[in-house]
Amino acid sequence: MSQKLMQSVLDGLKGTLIRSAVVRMQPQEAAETTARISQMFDHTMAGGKHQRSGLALNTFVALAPKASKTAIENAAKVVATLEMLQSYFLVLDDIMDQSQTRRGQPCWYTLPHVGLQACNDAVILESGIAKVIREAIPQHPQRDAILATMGETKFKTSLGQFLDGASNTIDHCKWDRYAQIVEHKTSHYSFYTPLALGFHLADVDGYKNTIQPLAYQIGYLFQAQDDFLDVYGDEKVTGKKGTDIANGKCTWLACQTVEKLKEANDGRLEAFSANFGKPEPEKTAAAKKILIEAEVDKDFVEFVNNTSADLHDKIDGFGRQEVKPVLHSLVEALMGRKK
Ligand code: DMA
Ligand code: MG
Ligand code: MG
Ligand code: MG
Repeated sequence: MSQKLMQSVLDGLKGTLIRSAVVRMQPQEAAETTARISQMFDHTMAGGKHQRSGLALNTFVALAPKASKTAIENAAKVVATLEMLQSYFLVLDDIMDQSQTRRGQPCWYTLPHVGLQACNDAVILESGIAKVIREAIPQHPQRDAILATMGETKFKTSLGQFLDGASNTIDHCKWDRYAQIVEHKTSHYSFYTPLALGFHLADVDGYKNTIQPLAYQIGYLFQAQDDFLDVYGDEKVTGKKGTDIANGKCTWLACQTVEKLKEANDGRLEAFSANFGKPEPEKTAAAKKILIEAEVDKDFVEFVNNTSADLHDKIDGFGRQEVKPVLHSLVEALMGRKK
């Protein structure tokens, strides 16, 4: 589905949410509410890659090639809720990470008229998800399974965000912990849920155990790239300024740096530790310098190449023939990712 088409579906959802919000309001409050939801929708959903909704819809279409135009339109509304879910998480993530920019604009909470009201705006977005799904597919045999999948996804991701937030020193930079954080905070909602929605929408059952390990490995690659871009990315392209070193986050780069410096045992680990996860810009710069000089970017390239080769092999062995091209092109699209 094109960006333009997804944008028009999202505009439709915005309308649905607003209409439902103002049902019992007087004109003045209805106008205020409409303006707020509209502004919030436009600000927080604009400029996304629509990667999650695209994956879900491509999976659905691959599994149900004979789906009617109406069925595809309704499926598009359901998968578009993944973008609402994504914006909901990002609005809160930016507050917790104290980020300043997202998708090339100021984070929603940094706007003077928003501030911590952003927390409630996130709740509005989140509450719209089930509403949209119920309205789009009232009779679908998997409607309740889809609603349950979305609920479980919120739970799992929030646990990942907890673990991520609870990791702020180099003692937390260990591969086992990293893998748990990534599975919970990123892989599940970004890859497992879109694939699961595609299967549910096509009313195809019994693939959870095959999809999950694959989705989680793709998610691991994806988050490792996100971590890489936090330090090495071009802000003008990523649209966001890195915060991981200052926040002492358990990231792919931090785990690799700690592992390497531990092995070297030459005092650099102690220097890294003294500067990592500290708010002072000069400490962040010092930690970044040590990380860069450890040349973890070279290890990263090797990791990405090995992972993508392994993933393509695993996808070749995937049980549903018609989904393979979707998965191959998903991994392909992640290669050389700049944002
Ligand atoms: C992203 O983690 C996870 C969620 C659930 C939004 P992150 O803070 O690394 O994301 P970003 O780099 O986009 O702020
Ligand atoms: Mg963040
Ligand atoms: Mg975060
Ligand atoms: Mg990040």
